[in-house]
Amino acid sequence: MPDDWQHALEVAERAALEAGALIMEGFRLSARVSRKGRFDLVTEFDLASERLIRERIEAAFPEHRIVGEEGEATGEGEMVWYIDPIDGTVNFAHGHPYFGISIGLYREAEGLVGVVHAPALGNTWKAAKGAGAFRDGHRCVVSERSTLDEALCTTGFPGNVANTRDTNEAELALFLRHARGVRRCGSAALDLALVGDGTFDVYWERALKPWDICAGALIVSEAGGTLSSYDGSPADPRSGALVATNGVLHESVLKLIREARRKIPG
Ligand code: 2AM
Ligand code: CA
Repeated sequence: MPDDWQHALEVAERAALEAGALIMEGFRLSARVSRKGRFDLVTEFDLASERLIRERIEAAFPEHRIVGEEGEATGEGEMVWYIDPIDGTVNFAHGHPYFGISIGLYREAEGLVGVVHAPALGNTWKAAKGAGAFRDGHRCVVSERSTLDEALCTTGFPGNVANTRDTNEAELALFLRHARGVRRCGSAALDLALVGDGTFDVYWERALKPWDICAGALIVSEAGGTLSSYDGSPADPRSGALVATNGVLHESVLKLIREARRKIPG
């Protein structure tokens, strides 16, 4: 691995751990919540976490671009950091421990570094291109489960679910029927990290933002998993749509998604 990526990984991990300690000061206490919409919350801790992570990255890599959920994008150039200061803000605001900090470094569609830190769970996943994926310092790999009826799947629903026909309900109905279980836990970044360590076997979701999935996507691919878009073409996590599996299940998953999407009302 080039030294740059090792250094970038260290900076990202340190920033994620620091931000994790910061947001835990507000977990299950009365964090002030502003509402952007029904599901779109932002707390003072989202803002403080993003400020801290931006400062750490800017200090180490002033020449890189930074795109975060809560602030204006800064910087120019082909190296882009995607930051989600709290992925799973609804969970955080309700005292549910399934939320994390997600930090990814990309060059165009190529993932270079990814860190997902879940402070309330006490887990940190990380990956750098060509260097494998790790959970809490130990190498992790995707699962070997080879049939859908033994697969634990995870997904999420679009933020504008009341105003779109493409709600993910058709996909959910089919996976509920064919898989061992389907979960909807509320953080895309954690969902992907948990595909990377073999907990989940399958993930699909669309209508996300790059900061939700860029870090997790690299963790899945470095853990030996397969990523694609919904139609099977090469994944570009910056598009906000992703199918991620342990690889063995990928074709069956794409087939089920195709079948489900034929039922979406036009
Ligand atoms: P967030 O908590 O950072 O907002 C849950 O399925 C996933 O959807 C989470 O990763 C959540 O990220 C994301 N999410 C929630 N509302 C969203 C919106 N309006 N647009 C895009 N992603 C959203
Ligand atoms: Ca967020």
